[in-house]
Amino acid sequence: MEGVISMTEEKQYKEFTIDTVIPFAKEHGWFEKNDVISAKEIGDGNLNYVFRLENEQGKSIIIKQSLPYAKVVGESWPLTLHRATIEAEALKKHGELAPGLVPEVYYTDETLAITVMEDLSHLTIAREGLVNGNVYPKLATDLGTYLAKTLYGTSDFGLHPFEKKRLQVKFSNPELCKITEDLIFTDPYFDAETNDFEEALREDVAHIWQDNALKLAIAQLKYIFLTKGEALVHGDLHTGSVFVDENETKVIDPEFAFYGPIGFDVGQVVANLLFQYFTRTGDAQAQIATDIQAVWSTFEQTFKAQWETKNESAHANTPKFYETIIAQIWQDTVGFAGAELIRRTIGLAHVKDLDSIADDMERIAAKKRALSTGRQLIVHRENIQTVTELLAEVTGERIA
Ligand code: SR1
Ligand code: MG
Repeated sequence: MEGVISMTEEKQYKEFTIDTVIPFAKEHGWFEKNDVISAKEIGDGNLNYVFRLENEQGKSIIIKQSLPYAKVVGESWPLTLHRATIEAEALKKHGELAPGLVPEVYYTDETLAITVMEDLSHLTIAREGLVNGNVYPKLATDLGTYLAKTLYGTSDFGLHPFEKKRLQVKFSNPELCKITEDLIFTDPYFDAETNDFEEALREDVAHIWQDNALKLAIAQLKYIFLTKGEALVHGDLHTGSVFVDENETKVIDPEFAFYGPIGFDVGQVVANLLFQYFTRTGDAQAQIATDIQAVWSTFEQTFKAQWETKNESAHANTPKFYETIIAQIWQDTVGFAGAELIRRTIGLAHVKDLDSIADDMERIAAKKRALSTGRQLIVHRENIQTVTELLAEVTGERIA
């Protein structure tokens, strides 16, 4: 068939379509030749195609393919295909360290920029579920466990220095890091073309562009992001990168993975729960505060337990060493959470939590709150020393 990518031809990159992905899957033996397969492109992210294939017996797989450009913008924004390999290798590494919390990878092909993996369609994207008001009792503790296991396990505490540096080279991801450097740490603080905000926020945004204390603090956070190669971070750990139901949590999409600051991943989780906090009231809001506390306490306890049982550092038992490390991670977490709050409100890629609020006044009020909280977390991160203090800051109870 014309356009089918055959194993016998010399392989070169070609975008899959519904018509070409089915014979490809059969040729690789994931389905029988005579299977009747339904295939659908289900990708709703900013960058890639995601095909779901299912036969009549209910067997299903996901074939994810990176495009040579950013789907959200179009062909004018070229983007490395190597991100597919980064994603697949990060899924495998994180799967070894946090079994059950990431999808299983069946196959990868660097040239075609594809990852074939476990179908998680029985689960819901956490952002969608949370926006719809669903409750996920395991989400917070599973995320805390995932964070602690993947981040400790790829850090200098969890790995021999040779292995850590080997992984640091393997997961060099400059193009995807540059997206983050621009979209999170630079563009929202200047009158950049990529920014995207509602006219009703113009005054708030103008203040941000002139706020020297904020600009200094974000410059410092960007420098931490650029230089602090602590662990193999996921790099884009918002609630759209998490599949969930009442019993299971799976973290997907680590194409932005690289050796970066541990607090970057933790901060993104905290910020994306805060978006939910801003949209809720009463018990539903209190639930999100409890979840934020649970993410951090599970992360901290699991990180500490690993520190005490397997630690490569000769200084592991030096009094106060653990305390200084965890305090730095927390401080970075607070600052990076603030950066995520601001970029998702006025930068290129928004969140449904805020954008889907139908009432104009409520939506603008929630966005203003995200901006002001973001500023506080970024500028005052050194003074917000516990998760309780962070929540007090969010509710306006903290006295600076
Ligand atoms: C051009 S990519 C825009 C955003 O989408 C991804 O999910 C990352 O969050 C990135 O910053
Ligand atoms: Mg993504």
